Amino acid sequence: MKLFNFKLFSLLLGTLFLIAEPARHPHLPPYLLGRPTGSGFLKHGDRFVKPEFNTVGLTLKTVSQKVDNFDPSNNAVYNQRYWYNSNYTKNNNIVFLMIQGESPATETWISNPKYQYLQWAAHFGADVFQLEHRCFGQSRPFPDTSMPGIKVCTMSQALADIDNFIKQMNIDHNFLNPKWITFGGSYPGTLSALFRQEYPQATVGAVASSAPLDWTLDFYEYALVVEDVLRQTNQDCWNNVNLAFQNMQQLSLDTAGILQLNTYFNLQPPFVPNQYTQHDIDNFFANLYSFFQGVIQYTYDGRNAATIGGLNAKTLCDKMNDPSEPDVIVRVNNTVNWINNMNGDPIGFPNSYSDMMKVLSNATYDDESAVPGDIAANRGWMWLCCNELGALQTTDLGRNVFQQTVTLGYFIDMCTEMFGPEIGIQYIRDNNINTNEKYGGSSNYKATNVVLPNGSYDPWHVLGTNVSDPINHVTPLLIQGAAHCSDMYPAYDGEPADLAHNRDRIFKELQYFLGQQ
Ligand SMILES: *[C@@H]1O[C@H](CO)[C@@H](O)[C@H](O)[C@H]1NC(C)=O
Ligand SMILES: *[C@@H]1O[C@H](CO)[C@@H](O)[C@H](O)[C@H]1NC(C)=O
Ligand SMILES: *[C@@H]1O[C@H](CO)[C@@H](O)[C@H](O)[C@H]1NC(C)=O
Ligand SMILES: *[C@@H]1O[C@H](CO)[C@@H](O)[C@H](O)[C@H]1NC(C)=O
Ligand SMILES: CC(=O)N[C@H]1CO[C@H](CO)[C@@H](O)[C@@H]1O
Repeated sequence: MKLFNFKLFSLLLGTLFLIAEPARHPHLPPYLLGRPTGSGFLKHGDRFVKPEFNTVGLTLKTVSQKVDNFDPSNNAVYNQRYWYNSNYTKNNNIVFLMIQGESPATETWISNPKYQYLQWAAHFGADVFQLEHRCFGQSRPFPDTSMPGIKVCTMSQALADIDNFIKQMNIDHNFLNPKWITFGGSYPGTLSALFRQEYPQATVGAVASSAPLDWTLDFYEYALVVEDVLRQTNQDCWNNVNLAFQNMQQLSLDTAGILQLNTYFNLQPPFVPNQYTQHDIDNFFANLYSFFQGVIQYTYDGRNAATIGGLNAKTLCDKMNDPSEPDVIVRVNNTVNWINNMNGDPIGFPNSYSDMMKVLSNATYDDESAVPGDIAANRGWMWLCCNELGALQTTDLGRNVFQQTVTLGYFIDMCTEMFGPEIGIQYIRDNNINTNEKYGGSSNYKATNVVLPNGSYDPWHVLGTNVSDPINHVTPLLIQGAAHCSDMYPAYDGEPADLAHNRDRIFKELQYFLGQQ
């Protein structure tokens, strides 16, 4: 297969699309709990692949699903959206399913032939489906995401939806002894892995990319990986980030310092003396941390024009080590500007906790935005985290490069403010424990025929499993120097060297799952 020349393509189109499509809401940080606020973990890529779309062979339909899969007395149903791509089929009953997660589904992942799993679909002659996750995009069990309706937006319900979906497609498409394989990355990677564990009869195998299985409540380990990557990139870089955060934390302690922060950054809005709250200060640091998180989470991925064009740990470190700028805090401001620019985001630094909470507390699905449900997806993701996943990305790890700036209490307060007094620390903690007990976490993961690729630079990898079970073909792969879901994107010149051979291992497992080896 001819390799797509991404360098050239991004040169030609990258800048154009970066400018044309602002990604984040002006009141939201670039990332919320690791999720890009403008697009989710996986949707990124739209911006530069759109001109390539070919919708021949593509259909968008809905399937009827129970609003509550576990309440036999409740017969309410909703329409769940799915896409079908018949482009590659050889009518051999091999069926691939891309599981979508915490974002509206779009044509991107079902029709960009450069994505790995679609290249494999072409190889195996598979029928391909993509299923939108309940409570995201236009798959809506209730007309909005208010309480208590949002309580049906859970992982268990989503897994049951997938099972029903597969049964329904087997009937609609007359598949005979079908060989389904599920794919998913990040949270949908978790779904792909758990679906193999909970519903083994429905599929013959799964690929679960960067799939967290230990859904930790206080996910401070994320920061550990980020600081390791900074250190490995360049020790000076670690020193400079450390110094900048130390200085900024110091400034945040009194009004004079806060006024100085106003002069360093293009804060929107600036802090107002005697009016800013502790939440505003926490929010400032959480947002700042999220700028760094986002770069490391996708560093060196072939995800989009920005990551291929240099939005990575190395350039970040060049900014933080800039010898022409003596003040490390100004370097942070320059880093923020560079990230906004690379992402095509609005310039400046969102700095109002209450503005952000207004967006996140709004339970109305946004139908007017370019991708309906895109803004609401931020609330949906926060619900998944507040309700059962946790993954609250604090800097509660003692001495660390980001200092003691992002606390668990900040996120817990957000959860309570968004979803009501019931959703407090005890509820969140207990539900999180129940989730891990229910599904076993990473050490008790029990399934057959699953590949679990995971990148050593991906802060999420620490929640993945390393339990390999060769007899049952449970195969964790740790890809050196790669980040989040890097195995799913198209290969590009200069990508981390360990990727190619790991993609090959995934391919060999697929052959095995399909009885072709
Ligand atoms: C169908 O396959 C062709 C050839 O690989 C590709 O160019 C096209 O984009 C594909 N379309 C869809 C909808 O997958
Ligand atoms: C910080 O960045 C903004 C652009 O967002 C710029 O206007 C401002 O001058 C910068 N501040 C400093 C101190 O360099
Ligand atoms: C809530 O979101 C909807 C859909 O985006 C919007 O029309 C409405 O104005 C928002 N409400 C408030 C109070 O911001
Ligand atoms: C898996 O991870 C655990 C905890 O980090 C470690 O103790 C164990 O040695 C690892 N096992 C393998 C096979 O790498
Ligand atoms: C599935 C997988 O490859 N897991 C790896 C993710 O990261 C952990 C921690 O570094 C490794 O031990 C696993 O092997």
